[in-house]
Amino acid sequence: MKWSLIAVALLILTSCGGRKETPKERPNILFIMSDDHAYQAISAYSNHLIETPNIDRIANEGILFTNACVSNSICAPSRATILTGKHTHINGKIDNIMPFDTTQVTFPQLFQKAGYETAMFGKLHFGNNPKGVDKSKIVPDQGFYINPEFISNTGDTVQFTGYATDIITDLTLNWLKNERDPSKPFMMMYLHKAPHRPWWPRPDKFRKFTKKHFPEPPTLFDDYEGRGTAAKTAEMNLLKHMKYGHDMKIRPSTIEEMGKVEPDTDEWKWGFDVPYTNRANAEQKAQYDPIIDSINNDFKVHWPGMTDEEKMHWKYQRYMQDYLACISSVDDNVGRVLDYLDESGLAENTIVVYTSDQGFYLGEHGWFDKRFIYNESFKTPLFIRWPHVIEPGITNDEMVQNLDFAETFLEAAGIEIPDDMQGESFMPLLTGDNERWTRDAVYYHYYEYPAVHMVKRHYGIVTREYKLVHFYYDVDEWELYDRFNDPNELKNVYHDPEYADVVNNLKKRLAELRIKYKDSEALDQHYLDISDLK
Ligand code: SGN
Ligand code: CA
Repeated sequence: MKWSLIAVALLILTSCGGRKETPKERPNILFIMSDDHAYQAISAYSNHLIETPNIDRIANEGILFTNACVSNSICAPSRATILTGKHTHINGKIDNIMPFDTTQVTFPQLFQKAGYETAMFGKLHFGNNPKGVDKSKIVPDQGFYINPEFISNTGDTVQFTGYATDIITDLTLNWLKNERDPSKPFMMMYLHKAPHRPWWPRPDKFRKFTKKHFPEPPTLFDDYEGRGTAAKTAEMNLLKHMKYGHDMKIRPSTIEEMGKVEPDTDEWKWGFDVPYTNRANAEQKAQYDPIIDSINNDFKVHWPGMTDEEKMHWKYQRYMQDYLACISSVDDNVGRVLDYLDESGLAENTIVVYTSDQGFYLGEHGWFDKRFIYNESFKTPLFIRWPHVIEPGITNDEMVQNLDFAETFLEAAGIEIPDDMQGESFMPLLTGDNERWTRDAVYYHYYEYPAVHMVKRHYGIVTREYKLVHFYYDVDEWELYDRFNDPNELKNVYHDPEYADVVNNLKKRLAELRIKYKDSEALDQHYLDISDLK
């Protein structure tokens, strides 16, 4: 049992006086998670792309983590890790395809048992009736931005008219205001679909953001020299792998008119219709169409004469316009919820968490998507606000992981932590008792290959200073990055004699972590054997 940790934390909370007194009642937890929200697109980290004043409030009134990260940078595995507090090789949800074993203990079940009321609205990505959740409305699979369907815990499917980010927030607010039992503390998961591909913004944001121009990352034209095969063979390059219809809002009729512009799969035929033409109603189309017309006219006129370099610039702008417009809606809606917490007085005793299921590439290394252990996808945004416990405006550089959420929340609520959870409660970092935090390295393992985006299987160890990675399956390659001296991760120094000692030391520590977390070559092979991806 990890009761001792809880006891120590409560003791510290009570003994410190001042701000850090024990909360009178058990705290509510509002866990806000968006899907694929890059930390580069939150102004609390940097405002070079967008201002996110509402999300920033959580950081300004709480703690901001600079090295928060995931243990497997892809959607469903990250969510399974958050719910179970276990690495994906233990909870079994190693990729988006493998089924989730619903007999497992998840942290909402423990909250429910402990007398909390629990709810979940938005995107989960596996199963539509999560255990331990009193009330849920979840989009099937990825869900849609426009007029999305939701499956509720009673099994019925309802389609709402409107924009997903607004609707998920309406459901959340309605539950907070009208549906929950005010005599119980709550644990609520408010899970945005946005800003996941295919980046359909709400019409007003779409109009506003298509007029904007965004600065490019210095590595947009990365040629992947100095790294191994995996970076070179991944299929997530803006120029080569973004789709006309699906990603850039080019109508099939435009492509037909122009003649099939260049080798592309047949995706241009459906990529536009599925999320938009077949979903939006006439009134919505009247708002979207003039904006889409203007994008298509620009494409028709300029695209055929463009060099590859110009196409890359054009695609980057289109990508950022839509992606950031989706985030702007998330930020507005987070503001609505924070305002309600303030107005209702709930803010006082509610832990508010903002994070994403993983990070995302916004043109760094020429990429979109995630999956890699490299920074933009490995790291994820994380802010936590907890009045009277967390000192407002603090920053923390420790390597906390999505693996740690379950234990942290359980400890915060004074609920017993199961022995077999593999994370570590980072309560000490929230209460300013940083010496109690001793973990200085995290373990990472990505599996979904061969599959969409073709990011090779790999595992590794990451400390604040270094990252050692082993790519396997159809290659056997190692990479080492010096995180302080090479923050953009452009130079694999694994073979550099100057780093020989670092390599030896980290290889030993990686082997120890594999043992500690019960991962092994035999398990790698097992997952290959049972995988549909071979
Ligand atoms: C879809 C996307 C991919 C994305 C995966 C996984 N393609 O397949 O770009 O990597 O989801 O995303 S799309 O054409 O359907 O948009 S995840 O967040 O669910 O893991
Ligand atoms: Ca995701």
